Amino acid sequence: MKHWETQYETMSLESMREFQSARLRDTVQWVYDRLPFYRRKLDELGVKPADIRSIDDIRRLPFTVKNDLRDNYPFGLCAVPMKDLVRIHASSGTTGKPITGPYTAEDLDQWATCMARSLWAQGVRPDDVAQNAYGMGLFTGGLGFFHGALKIGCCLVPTGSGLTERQIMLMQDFGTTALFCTPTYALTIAEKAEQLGVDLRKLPLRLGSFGAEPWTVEMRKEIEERMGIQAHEAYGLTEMMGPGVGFSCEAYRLHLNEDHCYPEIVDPSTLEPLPLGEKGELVFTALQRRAMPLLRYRTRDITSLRRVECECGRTLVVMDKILGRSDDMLIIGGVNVFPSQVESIIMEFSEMEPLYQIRVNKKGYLDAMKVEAEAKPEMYGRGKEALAELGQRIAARINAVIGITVPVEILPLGAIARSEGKAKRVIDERTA
Ligand code: DLL
Repeated sequence: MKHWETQYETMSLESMREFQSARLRDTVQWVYDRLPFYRRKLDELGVKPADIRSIDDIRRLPFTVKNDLRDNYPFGLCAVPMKDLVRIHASSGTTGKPITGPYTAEDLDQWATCMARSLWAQGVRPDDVAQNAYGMGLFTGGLGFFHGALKIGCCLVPTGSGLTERQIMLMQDFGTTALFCTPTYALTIAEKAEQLGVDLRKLPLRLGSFGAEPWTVEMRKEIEERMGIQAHEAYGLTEMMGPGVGFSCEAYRLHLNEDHCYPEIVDPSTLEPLPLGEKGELVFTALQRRAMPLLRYRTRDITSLRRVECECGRTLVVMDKILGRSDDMLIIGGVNVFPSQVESIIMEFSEMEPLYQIRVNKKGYLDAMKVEAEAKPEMYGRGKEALAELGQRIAARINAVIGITVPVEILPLGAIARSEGKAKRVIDERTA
């Protein structure tokens, strides 16, 4: 069996649009009847559920933003009574109250199916031993992968994140073949294994499903090389269900489960929808959820969509790698910069580890940034001057590619915090 759900994964564009249209009509009616929040918004726009006929009418619907979720915390956007909920996840959020992710039994089953589709596409099979090192708990990563693995019927080892030495020991003892965690935690595991003298490439480990944070193609190759695996990608967000929104296939293309989460790309300043291929803010409408089906939710993730004839046979729309979140975008000397662009450049240098952070502060009225990174352990024996010269070469390359002048400092070995989950790339020292 090549796909988990061939019917949906390989649907013709026309059938998919019909399916999406029917689901959109149903969802709009569902929230209109149950949520004063959406009824008010739709009434204000003069839109009745009956006006929504095809998926193209989505443009008539209001947007939903993170603050709407905060203002309606914890269950103001939940369309079913508490007794119908079987699970509540939450995203940590940087400030204040978390974002809640409630599920009915039906929602949970759909989530499990979306995750099974993803893991199946990436080669997970019933005979795999899968080590799940995503955070277990309110974070959707741990349990999302758990549900997908359970559907497929592989053997799951729910380690959760952290205790890296033990992760490596279990990998050896249990014969782990698949690893689920964030890409930066995968690198932390790879580094620790190297320090312990364990060659991960000689273990049965053969694939990974990594996500929950931006990472570049260069980073993927580095992980593949150091672990001797295929490094696949998972994309998702608590507000839509968690992981399972998008997944990379055998051709490393990230397909979106567009029969569940309908994607649009909009211009973040005008909110006008943008055509395929153009970069903008990713917006999702839940088409099948019951507990919290959000309409036109602005993710703040910056990317573009494509229709591709993919060799995996899936017709599901393809999403380019997430460049970053609009919140993480820095404006340096008038140029928009995302940490992932800096990552790509650092990774061009074979002398460097994929370990870096960006320190932002103010120079007068302007933002200034500094890149701090670590070099490969063997570089530290070559003296201070060699390291300074390496920093200068990276700075020159950043200048040539991104067009900004920023200092690059090579920090001492071990100075950058090792990630066990989502890495913190930007250290903001700006005072308001
Ligand atoms: O990170 C869900 C998830 C868990 C996805 C495990 C994949 C694997 P949140 O904590 O709500 O949910 O964070 C969602 O993380 O809007 C993106 O900014 C970022 N993100 C998630 N996956 C990717 C990815 C989970 N593959 C936010 N590439 C999203 C880039 C990602 N960014």
